Amino acid sequence: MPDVHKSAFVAVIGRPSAGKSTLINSICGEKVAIVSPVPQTTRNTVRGIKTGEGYQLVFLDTPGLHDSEKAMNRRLRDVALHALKDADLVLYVMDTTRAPGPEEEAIVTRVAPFAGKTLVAVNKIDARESDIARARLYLAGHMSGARAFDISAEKGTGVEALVAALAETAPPGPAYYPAEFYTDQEPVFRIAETIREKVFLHTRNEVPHAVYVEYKSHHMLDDGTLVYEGDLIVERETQKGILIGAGGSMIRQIREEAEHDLGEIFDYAVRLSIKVRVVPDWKKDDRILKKLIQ
Ligand SMILES: Nc1nc2c(ncn2[C@@H]2O[C@H](COP(=O)(O)OP(=O)(O)OP(=O)(O)O)[C@@H](O)[C@H]2O)c(=O)[nH]1
Ligand SMILES: [Mg+2]
Repeated sequence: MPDVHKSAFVAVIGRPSAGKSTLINSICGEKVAIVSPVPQTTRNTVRGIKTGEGYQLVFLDTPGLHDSEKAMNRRLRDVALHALKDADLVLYVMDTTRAPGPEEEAIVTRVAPFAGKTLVAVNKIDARESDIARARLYLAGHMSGARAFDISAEKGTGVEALVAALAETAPPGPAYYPAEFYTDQEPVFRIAETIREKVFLHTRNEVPHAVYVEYKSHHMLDDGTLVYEGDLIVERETQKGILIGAGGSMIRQIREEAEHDLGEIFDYAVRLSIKVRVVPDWKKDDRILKKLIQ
């Protein structure tokens, strides 16, 4: 056991769909952050906390870095880069199933100035299309100083060794959260995120990116059930139709799956009341983007 307590804020950075949120969930042993195959699932610097003997690591999940000048992408990128700058350590997640193209190049350029505080997770080594040698070669050419770990965030392979290395590299510092905390998110935020995850899992093309959840109210029933009321905001009428589905089938599926998951996250039942509403072009509204993405 180390004599000095160590702690660090660890910014988890990488291209969209690299597996950042999956890795944080795996490390924390709980569903901290939502996950989907759709790039740009994460929109906030959600915190996942891992407390071990003599250390505490606070992971900051970040939106996948993607160079695009659309207002929403710019906001997502600013949030991720802010976390990168402020963190004690950086965990750069690479996806070994995809060839490192211009997107990886742009990320490695942003992370390189922080190479001294960066560890690399070479992820998805379980996948059939995984090419570890290609990722390692790329790292050797672009970030030779950083220690890299082959992992599968999904299967948990190599994750323990990675956490041990992070804990060892962390500077001396206090525990910022009580040991039993694995996240600092408010319940209403986690509810909105869980609803959004179901939208990401069941819709296609531009629809997942056209959605956000607007909190309206919540209250507790006598039997301990939490009732949450919110609006699922979309940009256009056609998207509203898709989200409602034939005879309300889509919104029902989203609601039921979210209620199921939330029942596992919390020690009380959650009942959702969700209406779909159009706010034209909300993605171009800086005020909404600032409130939503932080
Ligand atoms: N085979 C395999 N799939 C993985 C692994 N880690 C993540 N995935 C999958 O990759 C997809 C993206 O995972 P996320 O954790 O949402 O990725 P992310 O980096 O947080 O993505 P954004 O939030 O969009 O930037 C999901 O379908 C995951 O199930 C892994 O170790 N192996
Ligand atoms: Mg994510």
